[in-house]
Amino acid sequence: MRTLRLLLGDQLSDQATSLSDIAPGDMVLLAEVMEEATYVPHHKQKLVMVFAAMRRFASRLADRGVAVRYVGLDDPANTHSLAGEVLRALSEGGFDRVVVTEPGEWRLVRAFERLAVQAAVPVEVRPDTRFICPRPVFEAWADGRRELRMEFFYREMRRRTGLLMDGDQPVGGRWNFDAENRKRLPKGMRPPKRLRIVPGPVVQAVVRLVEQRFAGNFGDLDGFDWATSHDEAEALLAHFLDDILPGFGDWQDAMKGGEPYLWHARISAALNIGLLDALDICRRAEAAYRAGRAPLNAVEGFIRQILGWREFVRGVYWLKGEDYLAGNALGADRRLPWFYWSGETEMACVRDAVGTTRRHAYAHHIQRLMVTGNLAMLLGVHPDEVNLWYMSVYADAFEWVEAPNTHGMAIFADGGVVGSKPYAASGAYINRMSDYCAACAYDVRLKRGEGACPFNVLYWDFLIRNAPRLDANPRLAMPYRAVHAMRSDHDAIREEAEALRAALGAVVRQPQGGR
Ligand code: DLZ
Ligand code: SF4
Repeated sequence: MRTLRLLLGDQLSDQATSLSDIAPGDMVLLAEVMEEATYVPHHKQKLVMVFAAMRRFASRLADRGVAVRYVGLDDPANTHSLAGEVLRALSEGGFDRVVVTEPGEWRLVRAFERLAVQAAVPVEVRPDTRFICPRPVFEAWADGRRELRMEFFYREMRRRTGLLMDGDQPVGGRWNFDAENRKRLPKGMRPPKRLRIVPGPVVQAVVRLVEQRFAGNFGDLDGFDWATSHDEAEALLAHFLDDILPGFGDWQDAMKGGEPYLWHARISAALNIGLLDALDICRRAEAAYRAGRAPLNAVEGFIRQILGWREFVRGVYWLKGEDYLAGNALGADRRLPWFYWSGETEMACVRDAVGTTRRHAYAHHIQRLMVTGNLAMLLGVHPDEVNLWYMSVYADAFEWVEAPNTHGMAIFADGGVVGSKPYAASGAYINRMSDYCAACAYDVRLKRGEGACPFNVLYWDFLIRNAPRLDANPRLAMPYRAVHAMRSDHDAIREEAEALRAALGAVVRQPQGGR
């Protein structure tokens, strides 16, 4: 039995199930293909990271004596699809079956189903065991529940893994220490210095390739310092656990102009492409707490992101099926303003979030949720445009994780599958959690009129406009009391918001197909 083992660009792990029973005579296929490089217009750094990590992982396998078939983007025979490359390898003969680990999005699930029909040998798709919660376990947990709530799932996962547990009780007597994790940065407080990963020859070669072939894509390449090997990812993780984790909890939701990383781990991209292991990360964070090197609010908050949130969104993505992204619960119908790409806006918070995104293919969760996501939702931007942007611009974006986070959590287009309420906020929230407003052309204290922070009037307009859908939500009872108390202002607010939407370029979208 000679097996062709297809390994995707986000499956670069020795634990990949497609490699588990590798035998002499087998071959591992990795292929750089235009179909994957263009299904969304990826940030240049994301392209470099994926291609460089694929090349380095292929070398690592080859060094260990594994036969590798590596198809480069510039290979003249390249068919430019993953299925095409499998068929081409099969046509060159000698394989009895194809094995692949399940991909991270429905588009490729369907492509591999078609491949199985076309191929002359069996195509076996195996579960992706790099996640802590197997899909059947999530499905069983979700079965019969009226609502899927991360917090309850997370507790199950704590019990299942024993992470941060004292017997059957949560360490510290509480499951969740989030109430302690919403601090503003004290004035003058400097975030820790970050480890910089110096690009080696493989990265440099791929940078040249991407500059040449994807010159028009979004993003700078100058500051590229993503991990593209297991050793680099390990260095990033160790640096985080040793030097940064202790402050992660307190300032998890804080934002500061010109500071993209603050106390965030910046390991999501390496984790999502297979260079790190989720359970190992959680266990090592727990060990830091048990050894007294990091406080519980930091460690619990960090573990919850991986063991709770990350596993939960992945479960939701597969559970809800491929129609999940077709939902548009709030009837959003606007274009994404151009400044999401150019960064040219007077809104200091948005300018910083987009600038960081362009320079680093990264922004942290509060920038994504409460600045760019919140604004897109308040403006009523169509979910297809918002999803396309998030999928494109972040190095860690793969559909299983992007879709529930953006479509569900950030813009509530799923009507409440992921979150129990829309995360809509006025400028007051951004002002409380950042130093942006002091340096902004707009005045966050002005609710309306010339020079007022756009988030303010858009926030009230959002609530008024969506009252038929959201008024009955108990978690929005407080803001809706205020909405009802200002009934005489509703028309003026709606008019002003509409003018603002037009001025910002959030114009009504012409109907078009999906992505
Ligand atoms: C993101 C990406 C890119 C840019 N290029 C490739 C590629 O050329 N070959 C490949 O195997 N994988 C690539 N990937 C990752 C895939 O798009 C990813 O596996 C799917 O989106 C499923 O998560
Ligand atoms: Fe953002 Fe409004 Fe603050 Fe300006 S005033 S930084 S637009 S929240």
